Amino acid sequence: QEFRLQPTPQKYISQDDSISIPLQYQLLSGNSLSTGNTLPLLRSLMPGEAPKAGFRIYIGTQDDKTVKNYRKRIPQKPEGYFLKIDKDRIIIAGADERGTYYGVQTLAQLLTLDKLPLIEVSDYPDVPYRGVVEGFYGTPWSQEARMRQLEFYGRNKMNVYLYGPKDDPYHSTPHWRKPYPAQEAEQIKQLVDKARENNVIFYWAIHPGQDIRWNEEDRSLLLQKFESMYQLGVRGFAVFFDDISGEGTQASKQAELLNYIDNHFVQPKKDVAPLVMCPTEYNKSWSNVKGGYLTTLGEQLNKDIQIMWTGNKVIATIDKPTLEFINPLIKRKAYIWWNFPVSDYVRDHLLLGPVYGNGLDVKDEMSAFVSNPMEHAESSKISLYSVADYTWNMEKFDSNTSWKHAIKDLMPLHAEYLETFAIHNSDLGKNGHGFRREESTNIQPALSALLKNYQEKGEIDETAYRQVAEECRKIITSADMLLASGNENRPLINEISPWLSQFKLVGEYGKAVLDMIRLQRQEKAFLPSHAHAQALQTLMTDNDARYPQGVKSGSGQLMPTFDALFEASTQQYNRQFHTALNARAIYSPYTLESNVAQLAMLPTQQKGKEGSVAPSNEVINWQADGSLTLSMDRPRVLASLRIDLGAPEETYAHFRLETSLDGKEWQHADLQTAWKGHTLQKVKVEGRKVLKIRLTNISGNEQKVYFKTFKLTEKE
Ligand code: LTM
Repeated sequence: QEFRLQPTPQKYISQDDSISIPLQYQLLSGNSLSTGNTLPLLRSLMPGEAPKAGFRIYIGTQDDKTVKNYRKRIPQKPEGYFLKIDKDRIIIAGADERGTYYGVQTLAQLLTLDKLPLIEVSDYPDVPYRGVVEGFYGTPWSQEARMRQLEFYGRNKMNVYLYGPKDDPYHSTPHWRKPYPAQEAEQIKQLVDKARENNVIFYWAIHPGQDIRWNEEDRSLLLQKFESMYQLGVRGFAVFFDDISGEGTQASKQAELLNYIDNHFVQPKKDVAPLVMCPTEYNKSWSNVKGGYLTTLGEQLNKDIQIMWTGNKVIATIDKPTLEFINPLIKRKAYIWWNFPVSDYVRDHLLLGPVYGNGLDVKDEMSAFVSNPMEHAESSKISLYSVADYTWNMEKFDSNTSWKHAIKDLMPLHAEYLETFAIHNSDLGKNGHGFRREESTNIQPALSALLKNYQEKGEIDETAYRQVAEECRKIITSADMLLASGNENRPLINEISPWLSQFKLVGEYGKAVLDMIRLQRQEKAFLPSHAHAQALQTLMTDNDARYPQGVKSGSGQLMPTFDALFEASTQQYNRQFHTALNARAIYSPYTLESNVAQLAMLPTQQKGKEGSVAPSNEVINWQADGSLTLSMDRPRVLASLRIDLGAPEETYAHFRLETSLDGKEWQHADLQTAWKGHTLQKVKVEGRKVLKIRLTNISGNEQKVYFKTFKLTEKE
């Protein structure tokens, strides 16, 4: 792979000549850089500073004398810079301090080459704020992971990180009002320092909406919390009102609070970045324009307050029509909260594929673009690298090139293997949001040719067969090479190792299935490969069950094709040799039906004796008479049933739970609070034989609930 600057610069001119990296140089730096991290970074990259050296480095921002001869060459854009490497000098001239810092970051990339190319770079970002919102549900990132992230943002010229993990109790309910305990406070301070070192604005977000009271007491508690964060060094603040119901959702109250914070906290401080808010109606599919929520925010919020937006849906790509819808309503450019590669609603999958689908013509329509990542910090960098690239220079963004370079950046010595792993671990599988990604694009035509020929004609497409066999070999090798890759990128391998083991099994399963279709006409010879494929199915199911979040790999193309080949070849064999081998590759005994839009697409899962419907993170608008029915393949005897709508006990009175043995006659089942003050309900069903379980909203009104748990266990 060729060398390339990341993110792709706006203008790059090379003279096809180069110089040796100067061992000594004279540094002429502007006063504007006397503080900050630009010069320390430069000195760490080039340690040979010597006052009388012939080679000179001129560095400064546009008002500094050191770069006055180059002032006209500096792009007049925030965070822009001009970098020139000549035979006897280097010039780094920034439009502002961060621009100069980015000039040094570009030089850092060039210094990884054997010789320095003679070049001129005129560069600036397309989108003002670019970065990450740690805004997912589930295990928040560790301190070490965050420290590594902040360095990564600096290197990739991303300038914001918003801290808002839903499961930090001091960010959200129940403890948003309280200051952090000393140890956590110290960790936040460390992060703030690290962010500053890397020229990243550290935003701290609060999520108070689930239990906020619109009174002076809560307002002042919130301001006190912000003040305590300011004392830790935080200079960026955000208030998130997503995924809440009730009192907290009122637009005029939210606007009043935000304006108060802006007028009495952000503005007077003078050194705080613009306030950011995430609305309750944060995507088009949930917004009710006539209800006036968004227009109220647009009209009432101070003009400098940024409003977040996830797009046409919770999970969506962003294009021109997306922004043409929202910007006029909120009377400002949307601050994009991009829900990718977040995987908190498909925790058994890794989303390692290319970043694609966002418009390349929207740079002027947004104030920011921040990505909500996976709970796996290191793995998220594949996407984050491309988000940095996309937001810096949209028109030149090439999804596939960027993806390949991201992989190389993470594991230069094992890039080939990581690419094989990533290409087959990209899709999300069936999910409540209906968001899917391409997967296995390199081998997809061969997979479908092989399957089609075999299913329709009972023939083997030899070219496709060879390609798939070779891919299975690559899968097995890649899994081994990555698992044994030592210290090249330990944090990454630790995160993905359950999936690597699963991936290897997928490759082995593919090989066994290829043997099956090759041997399908040979009595007996077929049997060992059928048995081996079955054993591998068991190992994959066991591995999936071993981890609480589950582990799926190659679920987009590889597994469906291998399963279909397993089934077709076994059926053929059974017909031919009058045997009764198990021809079923996968089977789920549970199916879900619902006329509640947000529930209809939720997948069901089976783990041993446990059956469940996947949870959903957002508020569910459960319409009057709306119901959810879980059906079994045959009547089954229940041991337990647990349901959690994340709602107080009274709410359950609005729902009716029933079971049925034939789908016609229904029996009532009692919901009972599992333990006092908890929202989980246990249902007395032990020993009951059921074919269907149905939960219906009988209140006559829409109910706003969460869908946290719907889990049954069967009797042995
Ligand atoms: O997207 C937003 C604004 N809020 C939440 C996120 O916290 C969550 O990570 C994503 C993906 O599940 N969905 C949300 O609704």
